[in-house]
Amino acid sequence: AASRKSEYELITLTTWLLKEEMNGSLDGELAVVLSSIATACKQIASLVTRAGISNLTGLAGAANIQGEDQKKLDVVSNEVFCNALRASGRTGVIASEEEDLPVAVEETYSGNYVVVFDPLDGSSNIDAGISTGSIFGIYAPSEECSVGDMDNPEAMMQNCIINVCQPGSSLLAAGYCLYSSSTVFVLTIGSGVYGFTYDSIVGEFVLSHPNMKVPESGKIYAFNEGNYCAWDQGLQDYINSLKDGSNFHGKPYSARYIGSLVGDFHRTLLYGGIYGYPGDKKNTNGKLRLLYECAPMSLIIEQAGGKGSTGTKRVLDVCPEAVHQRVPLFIGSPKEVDYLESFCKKN
Ligand code: AHM
Ligand code: MG
Repeated sequence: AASRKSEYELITLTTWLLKEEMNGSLDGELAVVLSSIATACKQIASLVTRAGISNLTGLAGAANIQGEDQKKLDVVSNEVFCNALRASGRTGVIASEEEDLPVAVEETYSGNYVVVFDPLDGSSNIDAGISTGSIFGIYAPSEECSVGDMDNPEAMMQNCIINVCQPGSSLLAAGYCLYSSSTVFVLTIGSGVYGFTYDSIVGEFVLSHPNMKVPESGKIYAFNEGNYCAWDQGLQDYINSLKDGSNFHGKPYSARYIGSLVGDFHRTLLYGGIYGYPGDKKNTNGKLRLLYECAPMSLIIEQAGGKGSTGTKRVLDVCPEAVHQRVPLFIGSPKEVDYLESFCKKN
């Protein structure tokens, strides 16, 4: 009876991290960073849920470096993330969608991990109660961003940028948290993808989706088709083939688009299909940021058996030249991304 799996057995994110550490697949310092991120996500989940009743809807009154109006919740979520990472004592550099430049953490204890994140993605959905999410990626430091450098702000900033501008293929871990009808934390530490659903009674993320695999193909596409006229011919031909049935399934696809990368991605991971944010005539690299949106999601999809592409290249192979650099993104089931690429390459 001792070996029987108890019906009361609960694998929480905390126990899962400990187990991975004991297996030797996860560094203990990295586990600390991951649990701090999970705590930040719990806090953001409760802020998002209560936004309408605690005066947290609407604009903050400022724009970020990319000229986007910041919502109150963008600013608050960024603060929550930064505080949690600083308090972990294991992060050396942090870079956020909401900060102009990467920041060196002064009071680091050990580990010195480099963490990139979008604290609240899809925040234009917040006031309508629609899904949003947080996205993060973790790198090892490429050069020490040591406290001694603090005297020379210029040198330190360069050092931080070098630390942050690493290709997605160097990511040690990546994940996202979906704030929706349930709060789901999805994580990879480089050996498969694991999903944990928040249990408010236990107060913990509980393993609900072990070893997630994306279906090989799927007839759902998620693109902002309002931009159709600004797309190049190859992409227009591709979209037409999804609609008129002249694709490899021989049937028209279904369209689903939330306008929230985490929500659209999570559905794609579970049901299969493709999510795309292409470049267009005006924005040749599209909208999504390489470091804290495209690269972490691409690591997750690859670990789940899928693909993340710019249309012509594997996203994880793109080496960032700037912190807020954008790239076109096509991500999802491997056969769907291959099919999309066949149109991009023709062009
Ligand atoms: P944000 O980081 O400012 O929230 O923007 C990113 C979001 C993604 O979640 C979503 O996929 C995309 O922007 C939607 O953009 P659009 O409204 O142009 O379709
Ligand atoms: Mg974003």
